[in-house]
Amino acid sequence: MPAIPFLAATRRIAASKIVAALAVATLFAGCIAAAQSPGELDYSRTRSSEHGIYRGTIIVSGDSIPTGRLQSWTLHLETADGAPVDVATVSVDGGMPQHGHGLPTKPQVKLALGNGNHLVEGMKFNMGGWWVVKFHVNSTAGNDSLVFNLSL
Ligand SMILES: [Cu+2]
Repeated sequence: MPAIPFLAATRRIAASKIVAALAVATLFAGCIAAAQSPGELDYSRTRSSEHGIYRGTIIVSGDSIPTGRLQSWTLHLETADGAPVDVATVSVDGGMPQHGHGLPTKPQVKLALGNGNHLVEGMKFNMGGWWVVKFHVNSTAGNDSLVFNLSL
């Protein structure tokens, strides 16, 4: 009676195909959900740092932040009481929290332009969606991080 084992094997394959298809569908639904950025986030271009030591403003060229293109920003940095901060070590990281990946480049903040302004070179975003950009600032005022949410 070879027909019964054969039929059983066919059914097993069919069942595993359905499981695989369901897994793909679930993943796909997850991607669509992840593509929507949370509405309650603060997308301001001026933010206070996490421990309140600094206020930072990102100044980009043009009205919107492009994707897929290298760009330079200016980070305006001041203390909580409004004194410009020119002498600081600033590093940058970031990424897309819902996608689990970081920035595609390693932006650098090396040049102080004066009046609390710092040139941020090498910014790039390789897709649309919710991005987070963090500036870790170290100066005589203290160590703190500025976190900006972007919706691209
Ligand atoms: Cu992404």
